[in-house]
Amino acid sequence: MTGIRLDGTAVDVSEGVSLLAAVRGAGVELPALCHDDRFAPAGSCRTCLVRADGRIVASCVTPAAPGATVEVTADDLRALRREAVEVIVSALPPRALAPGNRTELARVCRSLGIGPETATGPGDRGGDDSHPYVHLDRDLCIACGRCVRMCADVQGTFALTLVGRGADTVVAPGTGGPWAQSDCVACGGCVDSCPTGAIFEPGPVPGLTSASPDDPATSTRTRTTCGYCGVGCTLDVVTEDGAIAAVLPARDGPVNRGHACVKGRFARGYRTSPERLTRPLLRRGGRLEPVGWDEALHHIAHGLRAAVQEGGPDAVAAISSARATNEENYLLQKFMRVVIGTNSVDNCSRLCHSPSAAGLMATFGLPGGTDTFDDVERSDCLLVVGANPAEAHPVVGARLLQRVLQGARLVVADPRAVGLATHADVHLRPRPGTNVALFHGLAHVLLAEDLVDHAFLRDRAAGLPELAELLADYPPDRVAALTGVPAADLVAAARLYGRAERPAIVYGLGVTEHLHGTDGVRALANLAVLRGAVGTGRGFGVNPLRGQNNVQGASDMGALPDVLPGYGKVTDRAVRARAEEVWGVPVPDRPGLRIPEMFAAARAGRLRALWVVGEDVCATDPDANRVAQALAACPLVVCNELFLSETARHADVVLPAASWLEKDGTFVNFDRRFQRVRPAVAPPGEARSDFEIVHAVASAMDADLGCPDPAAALAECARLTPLFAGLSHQRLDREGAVPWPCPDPVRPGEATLYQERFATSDGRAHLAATPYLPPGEQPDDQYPLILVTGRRWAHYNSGSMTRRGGNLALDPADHLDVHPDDAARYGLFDGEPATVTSRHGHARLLTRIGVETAPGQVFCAFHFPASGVNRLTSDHADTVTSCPEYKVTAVRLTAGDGPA
Ligand SMILES: Nc1nc2c(c(=O)[nH]1)N[C@H]1C(S)=C(S)[C@@H](COP(=O)(O)OP(=O)(O)OC[C@H]3O[C@@H](n4cnc5c(=O)[nH]c(N)nc54)[C@H](O)[C@@H]3O)O[C@H]1N2
Ligand SMILES: Nc1nc2c(c(=O)[nH]1)N[C@H]1C(S)=C(S)[C@@H](COP(=O)(O)OP(=O)(O)OC[C@H]3O[C@@H](n4cnc5c(=O)[nH]c(N)nc54)[C@H](O)[C@@H]3O)O[C@H]1N2
Ligand SMILES: [Mo]
Repeated sequence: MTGIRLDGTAVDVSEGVSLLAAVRGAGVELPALCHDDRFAPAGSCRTCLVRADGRIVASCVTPAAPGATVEVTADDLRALRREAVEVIVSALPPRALAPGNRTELARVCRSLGIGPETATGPGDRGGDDSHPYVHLDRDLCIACGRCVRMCADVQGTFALTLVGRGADTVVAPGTGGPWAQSDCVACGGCVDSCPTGAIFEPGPVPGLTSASPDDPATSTRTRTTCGYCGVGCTLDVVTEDGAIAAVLPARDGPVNRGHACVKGRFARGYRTSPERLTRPLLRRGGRLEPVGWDEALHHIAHGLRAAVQEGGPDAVAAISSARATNEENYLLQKFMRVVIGTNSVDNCSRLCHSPSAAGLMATFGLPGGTDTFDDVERSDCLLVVGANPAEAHPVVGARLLQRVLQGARLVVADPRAVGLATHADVHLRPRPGTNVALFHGLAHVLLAEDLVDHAFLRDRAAGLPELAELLADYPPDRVAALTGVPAADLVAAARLYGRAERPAIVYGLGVTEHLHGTDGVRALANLAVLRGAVGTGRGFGVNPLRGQNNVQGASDMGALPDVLPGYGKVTDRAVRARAEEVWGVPVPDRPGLRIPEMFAAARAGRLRALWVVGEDVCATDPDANRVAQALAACPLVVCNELFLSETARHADVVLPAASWLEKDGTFVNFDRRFQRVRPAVAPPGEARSDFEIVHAVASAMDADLGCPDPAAALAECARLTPLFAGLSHQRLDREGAVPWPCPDPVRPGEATLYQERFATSDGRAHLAATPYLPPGEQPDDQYPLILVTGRRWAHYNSGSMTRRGGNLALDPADHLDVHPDDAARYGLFDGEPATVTSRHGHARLLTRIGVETAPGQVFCAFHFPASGVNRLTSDHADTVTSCPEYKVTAVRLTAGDGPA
C-alpha cells in the first residue's frame, strides 16, 4: 500500500495502480471511454483527465505515485473532461443518447450534464447485422479501440481492426466483408466492452450489454456458473420481467475474469425453443403422449418395482448426468443405492475422462488435476496434449494463448493443426492412438539428457528402475517409426519441457479416449514426475481439461458403480459403514455396472429398467446401432430431458427437466472448484429440476430420501466424506469458489495438491512402466483412413442445446475435414456430401477440404445426431475404465450420400 492525496483527502492505494484505478477505488466517478481494466490502458480518449502534482494527465496511463497530490473534481478539470466527451458525442447521431439508453456513454453524459441535444451527427454509415449475436451500428463507433483490444489482448482472436481515417475511423472485421464471415468466435468481449452500443447484442433493452458492470440498472442480476463446459465461468444473468435479457461474464469470476465464450454468453435460445419439453410423456400403443406427473410417476414406480421383483436390484440401472448439479447427482446415486439397492449408477465421465480419474489416482492418489489453473498460467513452458481448448474450452484457451504471447514456450501434441498448435514452438503430430509411445519417447530423452530431478525421484517417487528399463526400448528413432513424429521434433519438445523452470501439462480427450487411455494418462504423468514438476511448486503438474460443466462433480458425488461419494470403494466395509450411518440402510457391496455393461446387460435381457438422466446415449455413446438395440430390449426406459433427444425417442417415459439457468445447486469445474448455480428464470411449463424429479420418483415408491433441498443434500454429502467436509452452500455464497479437498469449514480448500506428500498409500508418486500397445482399430485395404472425432467451437456434444438458437447460423452442419490429397484420391469436393463407412455403420457429412488434418486421417464432430457419426465408432474401449476409443476408427470414404 502507498498513499496519495485525492482532492485534499489522504487515501491508501495499492502499489503500482493507475490514478484512474485509485480514483475509482476511492468511490469517485471518472469517465474513461477508451479504457477497460481487462487490458492495458491506451490513454487516447482524454476523457479521464485529472491534475497530478500540478500537471494535467490522462489518469488511465499515469501511475499513482506515492505521495502524489491529485485533483479530480475541480471545475476546470470537469470542464476539460466534459469538452472531451462533447467532441466525441457531437459526431454521433441522436439515438446515441436516446432516453432509456443504458450504455456507458449515456451514463457518462448524464454525469457530466451533456444532454441528448449534443448528439447531432449525421448517422449515415450503416450497420452490419449479418451475425446472430454481434451486431454493428457504425454510426455509434467512437473508434476507442476497446473492442479491438478485447479481441486481441483477452480473446486472442485478432478478428477486429480500426479502418478509415480521422473522424471516419470505425471498427471492422479484419477480413473485410460481413461480420458473420469474419474470424469472430462470438466470445462477446467486444460487445460488453463497447461503451456506446456500436457493437451490441440484439435484444429488448438498448445498450444493456454495453453498460458498465456496476451500472445500477433496474434489471435483476443472478450470479451463477455456466452450464456448458468444465471451465466453470462465473456469469451474471440479467433478467427483465422474468425473461433473460443478457448473460454477462463476471469481472470477478475466478476462472473467467470477465471473459466468456459463445456458449455461456449467447447460447440460451434452447431455453425458449418451441421444442422444449414442458410435460411428461408416456409411451402408449407405441407413441409418446403427454400425461400428468402423477401418472408418469406411478408408471415409473410400478415399472421399477416389477424390475426388482423379476431380476433383483441389479436389474435396475441409472445413468446420471454430468450436466446436472452435484446435489442432483448425489440424490440419484443415493436413490439407486438406498431405494433400489444397487450400485449400478454411472455418468458420462465414463465416456470422457474416466481414464484421467483412474490414471491420476494411480500415479498421485487423487482423481483430479494436480494444480489450480491460475498456477498453470504462470508456467514458462506449456505442454498441451490432445486438447483443443481454443474450441472446446475457449476461456482457458484464450488464457493459455495470452501466456504464450507473453513469452511462455508451447509444445502441442495433436495430430491436427488447429487452435493453439498454430502458435506452437514445436507441434508434435502423432498418428492417432500412439500417445504412449510418444510420451515414452519424451521421457527417454529426459533421462538420456539428464533433464530429470534426481532428489525428487529419490525422495518422492517410486518405480524409476522399472521405468528406466522400459524406456531403453523407446529411443527417438523407434518412437518416430511408431508415431510418425520426426525424432528431431521429439528431442526438441523434450528439451523445452525438460529445461523449463515451471513446466505445465494440460491435456484432453486426445489422451483419454483410446484403447489405452489410462496408460496414456499415466505415461504423460511420468514426465511431470521425472521433472519433479508436480507437488513441488517448481512446475504445474498434470491437468486434465475436464469436459462437461459438472463431470468432475458427478463422479465426486459417487454417481459411479464402484465408489461412494468422495471415492471410497463400495467394496470397503469401513466406507460403507460411514454411509450406512448417515443413510440408515445397508449399502450394496458389489460394484455395479458401467455404462457399456448396462447396455450389454439390457441386450442380454438381464437389465429390466434403465433411468437415463441428461445424457443422449443414442447419439453420443459409441456404436449407436447397438445402443438403440439395448434400449429396445429393456422393458422400462425412463429419460429426464430438455428435448425429445434420440434417447428420449426410445424411452417409455420422458420427464421434462429444468436446465442450468433454471435451478439451484453447485457444479465442480475442471480445477476442482465448487461453485454455486442459481436459478435466474423459472423452468418452462411443468418441467422440474432433476433434484425434484428424483425426490418425486422416490416418493412414488414410498421412500423418503431426506435432504429436502439442494443445500441439505450438499450438507449430507459433506457429512459422508472428509474430502468435502468443509463445504456448504452458505460457505460458497460467502466465498464464491472453494476447491476440494476441503476437509475443514474454516480453512481454505487445497487448490494445489501434494505439497508435502502424494495421496498414494506410500505417499510417493508412482511412475508407470506400461509398454505401448497399438490402438484397437487399424486401417486396412477396405478401411484405409483413420477417423478422429472431437469438437467444434459453436456446438456442444449432442448439440441438443446449441442446435436450437443462433449457434445454428454460426455452424449449420456436420463437416468432414479431409486433406486435399485424400479428397482427390476419393473424388470428394469441398462442400459436397461424403459418406463415411466403418466396420460398424455409416454416416453422411459435408466435405471440407483443408490441411488441418494429415493425409490418411479425417476428422469430424458429433454435434448433429442425424449425421450418424456414432454409428461409425466402435465398442473398443480403454482396457482399465471402458472409456470408448472415439479417437481412432478405421473408415473409407465415398462421394455422395449413399453407403458404399
Ligand atoms: N464447443 C464445445 N466445447 C466443448 C464440448 C463441445 O462439444 N463443444 N464438449 C465438452 C466436453 S464433454 C469435453 S470432454 C471437452 C473436450 O475437449 P477436448 O479434449 O479439447 O476435445 P476433442 O476435440 O474431443 O479432442 C481434443 C484433441 O485430441 C486430438 N487427438 C485425437 N487423437 C489423438 C491422439 O492419439 N493423440 C493426441 N495427442 N491427440 C489426439 C484431436 O485432434 C483433438 O484436437 O470439451 C468440452 N467443451
Ligand atoms: N464420436 C464421439 N462421441 C463422443 C465424444 C467424442 O469425442 N467423439 N465425446 C464423448 C464425451 S467426452 C462426452 S462428455 C459425451 C457427451 O454426451 P452427452 O452427455 O450425451 O451430451 P450432451 O449434449 O452434453 O447432453 C446430454 C443431454 O442432456 C440434456 N441436458 C442438458 N442439461 C440437462 C439437465 O440439467 N438435466 C437433464 N435431465 N438433461 C439435461 C441435453 O438436452 C442433452 O440431450 O459424448 C461422448 N461422445
Ligand atoms: Mo466429455
